[in-house]
Amino acid sequence: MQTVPNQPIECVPTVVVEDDRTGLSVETLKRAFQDNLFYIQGKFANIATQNDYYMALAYTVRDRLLRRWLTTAETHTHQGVRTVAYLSAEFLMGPHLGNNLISLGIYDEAKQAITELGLDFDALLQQEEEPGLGNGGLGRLAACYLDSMASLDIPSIGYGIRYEFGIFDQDIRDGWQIESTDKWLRYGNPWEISRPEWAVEVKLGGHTERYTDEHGRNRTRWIPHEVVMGIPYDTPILGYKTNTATTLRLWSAAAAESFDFAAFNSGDYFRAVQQKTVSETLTKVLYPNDESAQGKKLRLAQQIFFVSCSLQDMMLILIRQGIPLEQFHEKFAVQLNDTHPAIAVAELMRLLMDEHGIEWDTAWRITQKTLSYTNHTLLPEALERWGMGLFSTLLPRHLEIIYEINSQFLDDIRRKFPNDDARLSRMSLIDEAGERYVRMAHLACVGSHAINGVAALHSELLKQDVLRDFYELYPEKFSNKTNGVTPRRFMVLSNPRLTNLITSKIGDGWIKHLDDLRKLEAFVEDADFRQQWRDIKLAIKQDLATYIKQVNGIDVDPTSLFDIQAKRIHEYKRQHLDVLHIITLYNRIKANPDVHITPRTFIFGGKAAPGYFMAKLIIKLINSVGDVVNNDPDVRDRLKVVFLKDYNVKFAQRVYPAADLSEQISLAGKEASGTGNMKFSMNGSLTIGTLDGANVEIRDEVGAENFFLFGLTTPEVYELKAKGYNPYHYYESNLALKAVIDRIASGGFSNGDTNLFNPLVSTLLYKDDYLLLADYQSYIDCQDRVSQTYLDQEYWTRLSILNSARMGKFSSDRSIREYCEDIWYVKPVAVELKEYVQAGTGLA
Ligand code: NBG
Repeated sequence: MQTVPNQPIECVPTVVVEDDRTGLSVETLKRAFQDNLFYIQGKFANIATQNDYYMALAYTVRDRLLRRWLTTAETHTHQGVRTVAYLSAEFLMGPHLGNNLISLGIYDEAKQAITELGLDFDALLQQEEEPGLGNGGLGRLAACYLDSMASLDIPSIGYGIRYEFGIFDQDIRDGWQIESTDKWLRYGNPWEISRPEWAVEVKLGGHTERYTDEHGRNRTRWIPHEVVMGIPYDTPILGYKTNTATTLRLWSAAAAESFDFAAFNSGDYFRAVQQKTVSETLTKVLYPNDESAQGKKLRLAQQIFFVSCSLQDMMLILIRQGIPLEQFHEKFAVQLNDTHPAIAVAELMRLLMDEHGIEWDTAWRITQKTLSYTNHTLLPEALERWGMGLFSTLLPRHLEIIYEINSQFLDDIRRKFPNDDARLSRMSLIDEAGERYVRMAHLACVGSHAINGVAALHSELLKQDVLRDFYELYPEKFSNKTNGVTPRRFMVLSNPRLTNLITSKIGDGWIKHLDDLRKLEAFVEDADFRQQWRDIKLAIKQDLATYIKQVNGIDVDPTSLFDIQAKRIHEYKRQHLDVLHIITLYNRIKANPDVHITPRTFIFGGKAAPGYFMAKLIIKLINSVGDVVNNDPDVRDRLKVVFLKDYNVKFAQRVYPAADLSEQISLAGKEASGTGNMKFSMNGSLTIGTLDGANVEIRDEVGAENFFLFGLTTPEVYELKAKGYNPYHYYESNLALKAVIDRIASGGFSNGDTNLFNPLVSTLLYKDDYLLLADYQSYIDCQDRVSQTYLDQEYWTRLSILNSARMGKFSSDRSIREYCEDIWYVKPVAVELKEYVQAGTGLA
């Protein structure tokens, strides 16, 4: 165990010349870069690869944030500050290099240094393999929150899993999605530092025993079947232009005893390393789920693994700081990002009681005060539950604890709601309807002091529907925390041209105080400003057009309306409704080639979960429609359909700024919040959307007149379903819709093959859970208004500016402030940097 010195190290000398590892001038950056190329990469320039250059630059930047990082940790340790621990199975960080340059305020200097060395700076930024340790919005939200916590000087630490393989890489072959392994660590990761000296052990399987301890108390001991080591890997998270650099601590699994000497000596080489292989499997791969719980043993093992490592790590921090464990909840506010870390309820109880001898009642009080839970979904199939067989085999001790929590909890309900057996069985932590399951959302609700949804509508629906019983029992626990996104990554880094224009008008205060964007409203009537705004959008669209030509081989017109839907592919998000619109326009052209059409480029991006057949078929449909539409001479290039493969954070940064229209068309009541909707709008795109998730609040902020609204509302959806929804009726009674469906069904996009899209067509006609057919006409009418509006470019530009100007609310800084005030009770702590100096070190 490492000890932390009680005193800050006082040998910090005073600066005389710029040090190679900390200096920020162009000359020093060049020197440092060359130094790292030689001493870290071990290469002369003439044989260095692009990756060597990237690594040399990355180390140059990392050096420059280490002092802030270590000083932050030291400051927080010495002041014993209250700290947020953000537990998340996913962190979709995106590339670090550009973001760190922005936070350090040396983006331009680094660019100049690299350019003067004769290298292509943008190519080096592109070289970084992003850590794709998440599926989509939930993981990216966690990453935005880390950025905001650091930028607001909130003592915080993100805890997660260091998956060796992140979300799969997506290729498109013959229109179909093909997955391949994401080997992001192949060339090393310059941003992380492993800390094997702080490894912890995690138990799995086995059985429990009772015993009496030296004080005569009845205790429980867990005899595991297996013990796995968790090794922490730390990545610095530097706040924007502040001294605070917090930590993302990701756990990697390793065998406790990696080499079995007995087996080796007996000649069984395979068995000698077998244990190592089995243990390391634990953190090999991220499950590419999309809002469906799968109940896989390895997944549950991953959850207990990272939760146990993280809680033990927090305990070690307390112990090192001399804080009694009874004060755990005073030191740490632990946020459960969805139910993936919900096992923390039982694990914290177990650690406090079994490992540290604390009594049940005290342990329970500590647990509830420590934990809080964010729900991220309304889809019933996404609510995690674990089969009893699996759970008891892997976590026998946790099951006992959960039974005890449940029995006390059910007593509580009986007292408050006497004679209500139906309520008891609905709320129980154990689902006993058929095969028995542990319900993780219920465990999270019972074990936390706060429960929140991620947009106003979503939080309301949780109270009325998914978690209604819990709301009736503990109304005081519930609140809403509307999601936000970081403007540092999604404006400053992704859209430097717009950033410069905005800053030239209103200064750069908006980057930390996004509400300041409102000042842009003063320029809406300034024709020059509008022209500049338009020129920038066009230039960005031109860049994306060049990329599309390179990758997809399709020519697109940058002056056409860029209509983009980029997000995970899922039936509830209704990418196929977007396709129905494309085919509607195509049919109009086929009926009359001279019909007026506002030229549009339809762009899609997103991955489908590998096991989700319908989502993959939707990708195939998009590509098939593209093949026909893009090549039909009647279309005369007025419509183009492009599917951009391998959508990830790096790529998203390129896409958001290029959109004119952002498609947010999920069925009302299904999308918890959405965060892409915010990123598009900040970058001046208009939204076509339903009253779902955060769209509702975006529309409130930007003004109803500046938002293209269509579709059923949530109550209307409930009502329609209650009275018996019949999609076929819409098909029969709407000629345009019928023509669209018929064109797909008759093989119009599959060379006459009527089978290929049949699963999709028949789902729409006879089931249509996501009410595409019910919303079709409203969507088409709204799209026609969009096309009309786009013709008036001056007017469109006004709306675009107003969309950006009114997005202040959707900064993740605002979300984090709300969490701090209402749930975490954590305050900012300023970090002072003692100046780093060489004199006196003997180095000068
Ligand atoms: C997703 C929701 C989105 C939401 C993000 C972040 C899951 C389980 N949920 O609507 O679908 O924006 O979470 O809160 O990934």
